[in-house]
Amino acid sequence: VIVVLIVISAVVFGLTLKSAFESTFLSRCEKFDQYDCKKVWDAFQQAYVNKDPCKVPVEAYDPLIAAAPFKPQCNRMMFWSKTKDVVHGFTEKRDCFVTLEDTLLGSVLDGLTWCGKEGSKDTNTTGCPGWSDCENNTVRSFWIRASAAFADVACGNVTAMLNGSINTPFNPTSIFASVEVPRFIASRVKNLNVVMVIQKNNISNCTDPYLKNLTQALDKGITYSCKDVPESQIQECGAKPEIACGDCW
Ligand code: C8R
Repeated sequence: VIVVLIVISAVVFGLTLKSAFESTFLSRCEKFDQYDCKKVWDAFQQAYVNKDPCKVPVEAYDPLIAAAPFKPQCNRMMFWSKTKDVVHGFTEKRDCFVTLEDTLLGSVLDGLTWCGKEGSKDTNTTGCPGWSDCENNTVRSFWIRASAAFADVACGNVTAMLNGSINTPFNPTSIFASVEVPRFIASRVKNLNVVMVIQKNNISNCTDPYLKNLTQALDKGITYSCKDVPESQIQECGAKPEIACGDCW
């Protein structure tokens, strides 16, 4: 009798217990008002559950984007490539810019790995394909879809932080170059301001010939500017709220 009871309670417990992944998802989601997190979770899951994790196209996340749409925040939107830590180190301290990680979907899924499996309704967090293992993988398709939706609502003066310590600060294979820049449209976006993050041993700056590809990719009518800014200056502005956002660089 005891064994049967244990088995029954284990089954019931197993059915009602949320996975650690789902708990993380929901608790991060609940920090945002105005959203029905259970609905967002369901829309999220349908994108990849019961699917081969290498066969999740970008469009699989369309219902998720529809369930948690991005709101335009003109003149405050911040994009980045290979500068995640500097950008978020700054945005965590100062309310000057909005990145994808400041939105519901970006913050809920930042740093997480997830995938499904054919014939299963589970969400796995291990054994998932890596970023370049296959093109249509669960995680990569999400970031491409979310970045596209975020760039679609970009408006006014847009800022992008690029990395002056690498050879190709504007890399054609990056999400910034391949997904976001092509979606900035002149009727919405006035100017793209590149902040080139300069460290001691920088190898690139605003004169980098690769940036020609960026200016050429911009919709005609969007103006472009670029400023070399030492990383220490960005950090200092993060630490000093008395410096106005517009005076940081
Ligand atoms: N964006 C893309 N990728 C993101 C992301 C995000 O907001 N947030 C996280 N955590 N990631 P990179 P990139 C993860 O190569 O390709 C948006 C993804 O798992 O330095 O140019 C954002 O709006 C992915 O592996 O930059 C930003 O403007 C890496 O971080 C660009 O796209 C991508 O980091 C950045 O994409």
